[in-house]
Amino acid sequence: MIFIFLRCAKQPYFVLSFFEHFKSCFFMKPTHIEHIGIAVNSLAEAIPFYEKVLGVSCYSIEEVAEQKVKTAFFIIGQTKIELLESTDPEGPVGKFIEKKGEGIHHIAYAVENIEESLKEAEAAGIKLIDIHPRRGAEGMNIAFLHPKSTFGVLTEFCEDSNKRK
Ligand code: CMX
Repeated sequence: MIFIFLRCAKQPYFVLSFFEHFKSCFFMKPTHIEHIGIAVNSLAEAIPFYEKVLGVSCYSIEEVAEQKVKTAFFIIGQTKIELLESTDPEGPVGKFIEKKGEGIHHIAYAVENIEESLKEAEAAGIKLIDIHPRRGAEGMNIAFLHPKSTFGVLTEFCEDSNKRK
């Protein structure tokens, strides 16, 4: 067994994939892009583009009072589109639209263990907006990383709370 391992270890591909596997044992990789958050002035005005032009149905509209937004969800493959309409000009999306206008607001990565992912990001020197996860739309556990330490993209970790029960 050791002999086979040592013979394989001479192959560069084996060394690379062994290293990748070793690394992934310690760093929690996101499984997929859970959703892309898009800030819009009005859900009522934006939804028809997704339904009539792209042909995807809105499956949920939900107000997240804590975040001062109303959300509309669409699913395309494994990834969702989350439209965000502000319910308060002083909320995060209200301020974003005031400054930058409508457009991509954040990217959310699905992670298996959000607490661990946050610890790893913090250890890597990333500024966290949320030190601990909180409840977001669709009952997900969510936490944000500050766009100033993620190259200008507001980044969200998202853990399906049902998966860990
Ligand atoms: N993407 C990229 N950059 C952003 C941003 C975004 N979405 N929002 C703000 N910024 C930038 C600002 O333009 C500003 O840049 P400059 O200093 O170059 O002008 C910088 O970040 C800091 O902005 P700020 O005025 O100091 O801080 P804000 O009060 O605007 O807050 C942020 C910014 C990201 C900390 C805040 O919006 C936040 O905590 N967001 C997390 C929560 C959230 O976004 N909730 C809504 C979605 C909820 C959901 O998905 O359900």
